[in-house]
Amino acid sequence: MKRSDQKSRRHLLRQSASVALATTAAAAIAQDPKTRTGGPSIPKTGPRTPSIPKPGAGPITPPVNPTPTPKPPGPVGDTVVGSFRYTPFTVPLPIPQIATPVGIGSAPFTPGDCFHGIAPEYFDRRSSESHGLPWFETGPEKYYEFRMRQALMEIIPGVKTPVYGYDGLFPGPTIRSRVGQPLVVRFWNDLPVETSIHMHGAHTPAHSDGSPQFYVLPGRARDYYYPMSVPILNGQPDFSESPSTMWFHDHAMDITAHNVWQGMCSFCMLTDDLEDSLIAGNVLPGDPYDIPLCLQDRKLNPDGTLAFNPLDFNGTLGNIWLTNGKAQPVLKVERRKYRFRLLNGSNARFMELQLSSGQPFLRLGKDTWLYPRAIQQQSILLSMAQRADVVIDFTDAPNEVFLENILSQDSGRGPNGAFARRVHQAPMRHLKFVVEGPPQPNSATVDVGTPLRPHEAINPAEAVITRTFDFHRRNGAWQINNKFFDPTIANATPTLGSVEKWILRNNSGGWWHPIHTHLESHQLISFNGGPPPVEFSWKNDTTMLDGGGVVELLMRFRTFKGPFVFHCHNVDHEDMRMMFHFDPRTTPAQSPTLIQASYP
Ligand SMILES: [Cu+2]
Repeated sequence: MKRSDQKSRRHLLRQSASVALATTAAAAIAQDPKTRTGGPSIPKTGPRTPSIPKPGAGPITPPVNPTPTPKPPGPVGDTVVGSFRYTPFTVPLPIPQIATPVGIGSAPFTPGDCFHGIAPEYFDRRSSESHGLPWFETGPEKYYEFRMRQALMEIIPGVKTPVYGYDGLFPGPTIRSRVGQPLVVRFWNDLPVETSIHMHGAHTPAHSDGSPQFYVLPGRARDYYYPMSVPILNGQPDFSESPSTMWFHDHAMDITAHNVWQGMCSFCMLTDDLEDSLIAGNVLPGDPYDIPLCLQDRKLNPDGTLAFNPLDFNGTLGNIWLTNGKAQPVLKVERRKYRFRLLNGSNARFMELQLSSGQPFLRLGKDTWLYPRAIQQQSILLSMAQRADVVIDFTDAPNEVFLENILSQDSGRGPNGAFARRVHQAPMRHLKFVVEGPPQPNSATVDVGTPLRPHEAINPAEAVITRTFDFHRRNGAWQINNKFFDPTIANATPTLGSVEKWILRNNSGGWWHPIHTHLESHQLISFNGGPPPVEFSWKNDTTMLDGGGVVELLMRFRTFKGPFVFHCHNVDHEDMRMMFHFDPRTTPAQSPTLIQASYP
């Protein structure tokens, strides 16, 4: 496929998405009496030929907010972003609601009885590399149903912004469940664009993994089957792989950046016996002192809609600092330890987080998994999609503490400076903690060095093959090994049960690329020529490559046949084709070749 073809296709899809958004958002807004304000003409839209009925689409009506007059900087305490002025740290932090199953043990629908069906693995729950061996599973099965739809929300107080959301929420509802308990989630697409849902960090059959071309078409549904299992190692469930902090987000081909920017993200948090015992023993803070924080940047148009340029392939940056969908909210906390699941949910903004009080974070884990033991970090560097599981101890904290990003970044290129010489700037404050009351006597006991989850290290000698992937730029778009993503091609065909060594090299002249591997965790054996920093030393699902960066990693491929993808998680780079398939198979195969399975 020529680059010009890709560009026009992406342009078309994104233009179609933007048009549909404007149309259906306007329709949604017209139904909301509070927002029938009248105002200027609708955003400019190009011609569009819908091929599929678009539920929710309606007549074009006036936009959300009257175009405000730009205001000069206000008095102390006021923040001006673009055309809007607001007072930060006045709105309470929203904590995403816990999703309620529509059935436990018996389903209110027949799994697979929908347009896009369900994974074949739902009916044959045996590990592909050792057929006959069932994967670890407990009961009872849980069923959820989400509708992906548009809604209005206030990112900035008083400004109505149309968003895309799981059940119309941004962030969407949090799934809380247990390792080994199978989930079936029926995702309905009530949006005017294609979607695909990726459970980031999960060990999941290909049909349910959010492969970019395995869509949920508008008006249709797909049943996602999440075994929420752990792989088998030496005949036993490998609980070192038990997931703690996952998130799900959109992954539709060519328009992931747009769909994620519009709000499609949710947390999914699991526990197993080990983590439950840490919480029950008051080693780790449990509910309600365990709070997910989705940190993002966003930018608004003067009419209050989310500003997204479909022709910017470098990476979309914002100028508003969000936590859980709100600009600069506030959270009241007690004088005790809290656990926070920090997620960098941005499209293209890297973050280095610190606390204004100067106190360190106690870090429990990276990405999906807990560390073998808790470590201390003064600041935490997070690429897009990376997570940090942390404890903050407010016992002796000042009355006000800010969670802030100090990393200087001016464009989608990435942070200013290289990994080892990062440039810092004045703090961008995401969240204010107001610390109240006397010290609590029953605070959790976790401290530096507290044992958490044992890590089963992969022995580098087990690697049966070494593959090298070069990430680079060509003609303003993004490639791996001189190839654009091709949805039909398996670029690598690991044999199930084997270990591979991958070398990831960044030859893109100063651009940073966080590389996300689906299906399996990866273990770094080197980072930019040396041993990996301690916080990257165990399990990762996303690893950042700075300009000129090189990492060597190990992966063990288990349980599920492909295809799966790995890609840059600057989602604009991913859309502009910095993505490859790996396609684990039961028997050795040469690559590249055609992918072995595709699904409607
Ligand atoms: Cu990239």
